[in-house]
Amino acid sequence: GKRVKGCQIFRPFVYGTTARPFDDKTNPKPPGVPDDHTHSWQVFVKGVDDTDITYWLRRVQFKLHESIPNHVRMVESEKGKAFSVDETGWGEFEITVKLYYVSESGEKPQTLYHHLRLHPYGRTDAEKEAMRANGEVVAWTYEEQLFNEPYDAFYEVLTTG
Ligand code: SLL
Repeated sequence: GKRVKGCQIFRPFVYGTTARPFDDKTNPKPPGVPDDHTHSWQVFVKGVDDTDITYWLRRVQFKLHESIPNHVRMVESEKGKAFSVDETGWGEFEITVKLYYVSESGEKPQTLYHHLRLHPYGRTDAEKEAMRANGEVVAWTYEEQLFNEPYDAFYEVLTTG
């Protein structure tokens, strides 16, 4: 196929983690979760406002800390659904997020890095307090995926999908 010269297409997406401390009332620890685990958390890649991104993103590999059983997780696309992994644990670490694009794109996979946050963080006490009040620690990054001079078949997918 040919590339569409001079054409740049941007698609917004969000990736990151949401964590919650275990707590008998609002987030009880499920049976079988080890005693030393203090939080449940999710790592994800999704469209902004949950818009579908599976027409350009085919699968996502999440590489978690080696202390976690089966720490390399490949998540295939399901139309309209986020790419995500739910886990429990006690510590923060860096997650490697590898994006695999749909085959029409001809694009090589791209790697992102995300630091899992379990504890409230921020520049000010007010920022930390707001996270504590909400009961969730949200660490999300808004990104734009750039497709530079896409192949014409992929251009079709991007603009009609
Ligand atoms: C730390 N550098 O020392 C980090 C490592 C590892 C976190 C954190 C284990 C989960 C499981 C878990 O939470 N590991 O056993 O499934 O803080």
